[in-house]
Amino acid sequence: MSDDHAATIAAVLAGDRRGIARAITRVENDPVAAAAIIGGVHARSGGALLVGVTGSPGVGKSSLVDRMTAAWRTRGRQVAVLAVDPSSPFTGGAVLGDRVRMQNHAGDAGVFVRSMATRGELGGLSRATGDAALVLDAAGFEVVVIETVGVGQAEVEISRAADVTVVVTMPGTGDGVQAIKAGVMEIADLFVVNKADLAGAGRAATEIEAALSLAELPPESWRPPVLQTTATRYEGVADVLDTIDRFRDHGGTDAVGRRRARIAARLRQLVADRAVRRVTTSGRFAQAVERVLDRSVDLYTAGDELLENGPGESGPSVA
Ligand SMILES: Nc1nc2c(ncn2[C@@H]2O[C@H](COP(=O)(O)OP(=O)(O)O)[C@@H](O)[C@H]2O)c(=O)[nH]1
Ligand SMILES: [Mg+2]
Repeated sequence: MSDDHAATIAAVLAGDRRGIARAITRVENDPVAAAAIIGGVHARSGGALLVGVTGSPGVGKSSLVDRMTAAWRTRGRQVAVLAVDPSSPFTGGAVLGDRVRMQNHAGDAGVFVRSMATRGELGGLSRATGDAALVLDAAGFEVVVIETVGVGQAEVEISRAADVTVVVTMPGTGDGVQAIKAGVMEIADLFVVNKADLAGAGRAATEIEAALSLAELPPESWRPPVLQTTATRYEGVADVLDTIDRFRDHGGTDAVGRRRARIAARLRQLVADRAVRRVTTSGRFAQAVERVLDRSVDLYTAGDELLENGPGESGPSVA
């Protein structure tokens, strides 16, 4: 490992803000650097509670996260926030707005805020988000919030990185339930109807509750509560934090199961990516293509041969 990565790792573990920022930039930009940095900090991670916050643009996620952060601070918790926007490039106004909204915490060493935006495909963004969350966890933040815009598969994938997922909606967007896209409904551990100062908040909450009551759950299992907040007035925020704590305490083996599933999903992806890269970049791959083309072997046999006798085992390939 380069001395530079070693210094960055040491800085992360010491909780040094610039080191943390540098580590996140590297894991974002470069999977090779990510492997080195994650390898160096991983053993110190696992203590943070990862909180996913998702919902449609404009429902007040960033405002709510800002108030939740303030409330956690008064409870003595150190909080990191990753604001992830899968739909906009770095220069996007949403991210800029988030920065402005989170400026309340500027100068507080117990708060770290970082925006992440699209770079290439979604898989890359969820990898980078998971790695960045792990860096913040290892750096000693007790709560790591991952805020994502609810625009489809993206937030579902990214919310899989969380221990608890909060789905935020607001009244007046038509039907409270339809405003929450399918898929997002299923990942929620807790619903928040924000902008409860606007008309229709109670009705939106009732509609979500009605939809939830249709789900058949075992008696002991967690039923996602539906809370109301007015982020702009700090109302209902303590209740959100208490409910998150309650969820965590309820979690038990389920929480471990979630983490296990998260690790399995990422490991599967990582192995698949690497296996494909390794096999397809070897000269044996090009040879196999030619052999299928000239009918000396069939596709299935060629595939088996490539996997059973990977380039690592066969020595240097002859192109
Ligand atoms: N009336 C009202 N407006 C709110 C509330 N929370 C946020 N907003 C406003 O809604 C707009 C979008 O908020 P933002 O936090 O950026 O939403 P996000 O896109 O989900 O992150 C901003 O103008 C906020 O000031 C609230 O509780 N009540
Ligand atoms: Mg936002």
